[in-house]
Amino acid sequence: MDASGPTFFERIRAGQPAAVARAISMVADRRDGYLELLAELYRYPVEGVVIGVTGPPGAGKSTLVDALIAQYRASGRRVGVIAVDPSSPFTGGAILGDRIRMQRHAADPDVFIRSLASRGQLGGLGPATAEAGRVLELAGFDVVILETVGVGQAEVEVMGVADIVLMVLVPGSGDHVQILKAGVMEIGDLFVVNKGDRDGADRLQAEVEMLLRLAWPQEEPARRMARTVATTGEGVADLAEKITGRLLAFERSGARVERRKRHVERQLRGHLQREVVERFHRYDRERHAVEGAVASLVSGQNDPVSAARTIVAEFTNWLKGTV
Ligand SMILES: Nc1nc2c(ncn2[C@@H]2O[C@H](COP(=O)(O)OP(=O)(O)OP(=O)(O)O)[C@@H](O)[C@H]2O)c(=O)[nH]1
Ligand SMILES: [Mg+2]
Repeated sequence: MDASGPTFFERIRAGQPAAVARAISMVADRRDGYLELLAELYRYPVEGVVIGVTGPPGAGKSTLVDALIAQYRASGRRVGVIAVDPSSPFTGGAILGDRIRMQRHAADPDVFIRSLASRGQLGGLGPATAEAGRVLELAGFDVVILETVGVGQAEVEVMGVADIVLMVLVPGSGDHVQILKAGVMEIGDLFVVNKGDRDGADRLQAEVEMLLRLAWPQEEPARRMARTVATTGEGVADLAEKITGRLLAFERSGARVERRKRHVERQLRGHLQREVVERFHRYDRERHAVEGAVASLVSGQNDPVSAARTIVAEFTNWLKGTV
């Protein structure tokens, strides 16, 4: 790297696409140097808004995100998108679909779209999602959209990452009320009845309205729901307005700060866990504590519970000597 030129971090801050892409890959793949990068990323204040978009497979999330990008671009905002594919990293099917749906923005330098395969548990977002979003915020994207398919843990976890969560629902996906009962009401800040041009959209809308009235009797259900036809863009301006309205309400009530607090706590806990585990592995490599205990377990001289306690006690002493 040219020593007189801008640093990698400065190029990320300037929103240079190659630097942003590399930073996201570093974070997503846990490549060498990612911890140093993260440490730097989190030292700067950001002003972006992170919108989570979740819902069942094929609900039209990517099409809706594409329409939202157009909406935000029209008002001059820069938009970054992370689409998380919860399926196996080997299929790549959904990733391709997401890219294609948002293709018309591919040449716009003020739009950045990236797909990430989720790792670990089924549907789990993993810490990399939040961190990739942070990279985008820091790179000057005013709006960061995270698309996650609502299966497994992902739809719950998106709450731990986003400032606002859009729950996309579609008519004809079985028993609507049943879907909504399964904890979904707690996840969505805004319910989007998409495919509003389809048969059954009126009924779904009425059902969602009824459920919202039950959950928040004091409030007008329209504040918490929108109806869209993502393919034509119908209703998307109204949705964008409602997003702004909800965010403003969160700001006023203090909910926005509370949420950001929860997000950073979640990140902190994740890194704490990683630090502790890493240190233990270093200790174990040096002292072979586990290997040593196994011998005493096999011969019946010790039990795993006591052995674990002894190892932790010795590990703690080792830590005291090293920190
Ligand atoms: N009729 C109609 N079709 C729609 C609408 N929105 C999306 N679609 C279609 O629904 C299909 C799935 O759309 P996607 O945007 O890929 O859905 P998705 O939720 O991102 O799908 P996954 O990421 O695979 O879960 C596509 O064929 C879209 O053209 C809509 O409002 N009306
Ligand atoms: Mg999609």
